[in-house]
Amino acid sequence: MSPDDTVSLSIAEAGELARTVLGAWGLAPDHASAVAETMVRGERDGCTSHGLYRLLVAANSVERGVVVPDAVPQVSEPAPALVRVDGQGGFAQLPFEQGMPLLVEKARRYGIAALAINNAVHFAALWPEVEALAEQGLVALAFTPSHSWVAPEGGTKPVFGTNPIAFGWPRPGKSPFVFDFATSAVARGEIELHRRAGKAIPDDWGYDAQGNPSTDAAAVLAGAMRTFGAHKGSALAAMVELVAGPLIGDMTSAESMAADEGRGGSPIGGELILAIDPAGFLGAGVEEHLRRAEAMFEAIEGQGARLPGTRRLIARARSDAEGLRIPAKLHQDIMEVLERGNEVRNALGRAVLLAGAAMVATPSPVMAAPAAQVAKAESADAGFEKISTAEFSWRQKQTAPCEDTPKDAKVSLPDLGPKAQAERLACWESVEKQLAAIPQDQLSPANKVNFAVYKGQIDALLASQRYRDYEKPFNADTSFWGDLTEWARNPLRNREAADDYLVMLREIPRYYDQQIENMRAGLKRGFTAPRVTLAGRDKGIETVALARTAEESPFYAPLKALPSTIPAAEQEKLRAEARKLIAEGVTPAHAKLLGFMRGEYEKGARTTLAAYDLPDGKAYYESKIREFVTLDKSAEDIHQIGLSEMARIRSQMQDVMSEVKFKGDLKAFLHFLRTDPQFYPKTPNELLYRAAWIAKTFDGKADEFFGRMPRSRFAIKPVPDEIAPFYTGGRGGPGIYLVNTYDLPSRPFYSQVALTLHESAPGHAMQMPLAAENKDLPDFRRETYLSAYGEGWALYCEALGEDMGMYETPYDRFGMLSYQAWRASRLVVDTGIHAMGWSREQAQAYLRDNTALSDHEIETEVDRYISWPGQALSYYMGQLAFVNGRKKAEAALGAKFNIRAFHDAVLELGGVPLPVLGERIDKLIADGGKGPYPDEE
Ligand code: NDP
Ligand code: PYC
Repeated sequence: MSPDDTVSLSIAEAGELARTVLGAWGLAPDHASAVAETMVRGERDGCTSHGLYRLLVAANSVERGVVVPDAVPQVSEPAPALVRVDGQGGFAQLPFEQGMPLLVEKARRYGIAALAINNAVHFAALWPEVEALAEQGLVALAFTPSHSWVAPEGGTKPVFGTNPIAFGWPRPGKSPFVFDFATSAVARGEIELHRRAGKAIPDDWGYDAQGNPSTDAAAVLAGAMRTFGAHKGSALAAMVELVAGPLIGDMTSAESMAADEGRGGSPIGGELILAIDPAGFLGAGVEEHLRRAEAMFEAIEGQGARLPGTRRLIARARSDAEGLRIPAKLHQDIMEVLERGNEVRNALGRAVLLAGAAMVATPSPVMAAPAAQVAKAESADAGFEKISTAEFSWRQKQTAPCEDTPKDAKVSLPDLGPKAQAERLACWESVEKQLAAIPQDQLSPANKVNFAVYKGQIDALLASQRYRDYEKPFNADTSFWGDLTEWARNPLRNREAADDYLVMLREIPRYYDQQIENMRAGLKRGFTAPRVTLAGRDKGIETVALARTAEESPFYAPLKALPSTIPAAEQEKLRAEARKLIAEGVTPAHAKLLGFMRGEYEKGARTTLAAYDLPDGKAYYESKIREFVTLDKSAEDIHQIGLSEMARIRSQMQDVMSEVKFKGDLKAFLHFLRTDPQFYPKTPNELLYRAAWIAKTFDGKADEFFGRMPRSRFAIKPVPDEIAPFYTGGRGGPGIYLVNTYDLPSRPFYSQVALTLHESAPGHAMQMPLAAENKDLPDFRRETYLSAYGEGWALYCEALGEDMGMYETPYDRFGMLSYQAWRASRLVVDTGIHAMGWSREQAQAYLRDNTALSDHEIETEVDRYISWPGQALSYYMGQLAFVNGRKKAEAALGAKFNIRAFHDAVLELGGVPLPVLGERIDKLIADGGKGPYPDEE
């Protein structure tokens, strides 16, 4: 205890104390954690009337049987834009936590939505709720009645509750504008605190029981409080009674008081929360109008007045820096309440309480996995593994098949509706919180790395879910319909796979309808692919929609060659079923999607290019940089790196031009490369066979550079016709290297060595299987793909071709340099388009002047960057991490540097954020250059 009779607590200690007290009083863990969080937030922000003092109030409500400590809230949707959470008699915090994601989702979908919390016990400040909503970009209002303690203006007998009103307004780049006050002269809690401190209150706060104004806190508590602002507060108090009482089918303050039956517990009843998405009215103009609002805030502050909420934020900053101080007397009372809670619990018997807790711990299937609590006694490793394993196995059911899905995976088409989206958000938010509670310093070395990788994944998932990327479910390169037609190319290996495939076909109409609804929501708020990138992108949909018979549909292809392990009669049944599903469901679903794309989407898609022009665009682009680069770098920094790398590569290009004795400038050399027939194949096979030759040449050199190789082999095939026109030059992954043979005059030989090293081995078709085959890694590292690492590695492999002697002619080497320039120029172009106002033509011109890419490639590339913000940054930024890491290891290890050990060490990781890669290289240096598989070096 300090001399000024206060007790110091860190914020974490206060949380722990609050959870312990609430747990001692039998609150189920999820309730205890939600309630504790609200109280600690109150204390931290200097709202002492609704801070830790409320532990005494909460314990009192439990003791008096007013609250159900292990209630299981029930979430329902009475109408499209309405959410109701029946608190089942428990505290209101958990119902809010469970209703909020759906509220947010609906507000974004419909522009406005409301959440009614019914049948719950209310003891808290409302600002944490509106603040949380405003932090998600929504305007929020909250109201709740309480117990009838307050007299209407002109009377002295209680009718109203203290009935608070809270309001939150999002401010880009700043804390939201938030106010929250009782419509009574002051919160009742404040009078309670005066009573506890033996202090007088102002005489306009209330009347004694005889109706006389009083400065005696106890007398006013026993009499009637007054509304603030005379008749105005009185009218607002009445409004709160109505909108958070009868309107939502719940109690008025007088009814709540009657229901209390003199027990003296906290108010029971309802709360109404409204959430409005500014984009509902404003579409893409949100930022402009939010900026206008800032002028008003400036006018307030400009004259020395303060905004509501400022005091709170100052208190918050102080608490974060210095921790909390609570009156020693309050601390003592809390400890006594804790002790009494333990006594009561022991008297009741553990079994009763645990039975209650077990009920609460049976949440919806989606939440069941991630909501697993980290038990106190559990080690940090066990806690982390439990969270990540449960979430990852759940996560795998949340995505449809895509190009990275292992070909033998069991897949399904996820629910994309608002409730499922809200559940995803809630799940990842819950995981984020649980991860924050893991003491990272207690993790094993392996789990420290796993934690960093996993946390990066959750951060990216959460950001993407918060920005509702699912409302823009395709880009110029990849689409949900393309992923499915691609999946339909896989052979069906057995009966189970065939059955699963038919289930997928059956689900396509529902899945496409949900995609269309989500895209409509995106259209409404200006969150679409840029219109200029859409032309011709619906070709893949058309191919399926216009199939004249089911047999002609690409979705029938795998049925044509079923494995002989399925008896012939069964095969026929499967085919008949598939034909029916395709004719009645799959083809019409594609026709509907095509109609939507051509009739609605293309017309309504935005005409701007930049990510900055999307809602909350600057922050959105920053989140994409974080996702794809895994570093906290600004668009400006990346742009500059791009420019300086381009200058370096350009001088190497100049060297090659001198070597081949070219007379002319770079532009002329590029023209020569683009137009001279000697550099171009005449038939698809010429290109395919050359790719095979290059891949085999690498095989002959591989063991000089790599210790461990994957078991998996890969095939070389042409890119399928219907996607080839918009596809990149090639693409590789586990088991496959696709070579684009469309438009042969745009597929120069001089690019082929670099392309093959990148897409096949040692690039994607080697790195990804190595990760998948590494049984020491948790599934979430073996079965996911991280662009900065994966693309960085593949690009590093192109440059590694120099060391391996893969570039036989100066033109091949120039092709490699051009590929390097192409990826370095992405740093310039992607940031140029999305953050610096570059036009499509400007971006195309930059690529034309600085790389040897053909005109066709330049067009598809630029459209890809425009429609997929940030993704193109991952390649070169990733490569830099490998190149710089290798330079560092070579310099530190000198003669001990072993390239095989270096490659084994970085490939052993299997896809990690770039800072983790750097740490692995540091460890290699610390280990004297010894890699993970010394026997294979
Ligand atoms: P206050 O009168 O202390 O203040 C409320 C609001 O006014 C805050 O947003 C505050 O900002 C702002 N404010 C105060 N002074 C100024 C100023 N000079 N200039 C600008 N803004 C100012 O609140 P109450 O006593 O009425 O309520 C306290 C809490 O009690 C609220 O959080 C409320 O939700 C809670 N409550 C809960 C009830 C329930 O049933 N759940 C019932 C009644 C109250 P700042 O915080 O920055 O000072
Ligand atoms: O302080 O008036 C108040 C109050 C009532 C319910 C919760 N807080």
